[in-house]
Amino acid sequence: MKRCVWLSVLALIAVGCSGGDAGKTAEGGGTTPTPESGKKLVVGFSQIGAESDWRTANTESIRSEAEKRGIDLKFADAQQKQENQIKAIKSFIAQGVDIIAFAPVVETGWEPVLREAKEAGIPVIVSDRRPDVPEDLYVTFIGSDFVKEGEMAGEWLVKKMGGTAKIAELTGTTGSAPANDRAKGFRNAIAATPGMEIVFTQTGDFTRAKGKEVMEALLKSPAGKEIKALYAHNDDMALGAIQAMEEAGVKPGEDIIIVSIDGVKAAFEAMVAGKLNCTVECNPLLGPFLFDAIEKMMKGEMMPKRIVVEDKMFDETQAAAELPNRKY
Ligand code: GZL
Repeated sequence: MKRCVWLSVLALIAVGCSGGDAGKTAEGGGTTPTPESGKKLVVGFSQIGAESDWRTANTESIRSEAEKRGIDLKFADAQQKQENQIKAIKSFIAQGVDIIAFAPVVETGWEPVLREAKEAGIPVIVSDRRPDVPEDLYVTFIGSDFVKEGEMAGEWLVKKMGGTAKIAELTGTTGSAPANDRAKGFRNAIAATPGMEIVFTQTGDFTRAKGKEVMEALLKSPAGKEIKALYAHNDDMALGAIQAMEEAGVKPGEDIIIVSIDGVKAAFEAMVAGKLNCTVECNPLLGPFLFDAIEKMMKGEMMPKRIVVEDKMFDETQAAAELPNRKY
């Protein structure tokens, strides 16, 4: 049943509009089989884990929006392991869910399981991070522009440091789209300013604990003595590094200027306390975006291949005024 739905939808989508990324229709992503009337839509969601405040807020948004819309959500937490995500997606296929959504922990290794979903006639929506697969294997990818986030962080730091700084970088999960793209964007932004030099880069896997551990080791090394700025790919690693600095007698936000990404509440509190200098928001509240896209699919509306979630940047001069407005 699902397979023939998929094929018939292909024909429908094939005549769809085309355009830039935003207007691109789904090639074969298609719409979902409309469940028999009265049956709840069943969505399988494979979540990366609970590694950061951002992820916690993201999970809450997905769960609460599904509840609000009367969706039967099958939710699987992969503890940041790709093999657990693949197992979960296979399980969703075996259960015959109507739609699969997932946040790929890393970019590669997804094609076989997404082909199985396509063969089973189950549309897939990508949430948060990009997988490196042919676009016909998913309907749409909803998430922020991580390259732009890295560029915003780099441009701010160039100005803050007057064009000269030896920089430490705490990178996100190795092989993940946000780590790859935030590294790329930051390097784009500092490329024209030779005085801005990344002298240390290591992954903190997006967690506070690892961010603290890496910074502790760095501060004990010769390189640690020359660091004047820290670029962390997320606030949690920055907050861990801040703890390490304080324990080492280094003043975060003063001796070492810190810029990170996510815009979680704890980052604003750290900026108000003078320990963090800037955070680039990465909106985790993707629940409404995800279920709006699903509703559009249900109605057979054309889907753009890419839905970009807009982000803003906040520094220490804006933190106190913005803190009361933060939703996550
Ligand atoms: C970004 C998201 C990243 C966050 C981290 O969209 O994938 O993963 O920046 C989270 O906090 O762990």
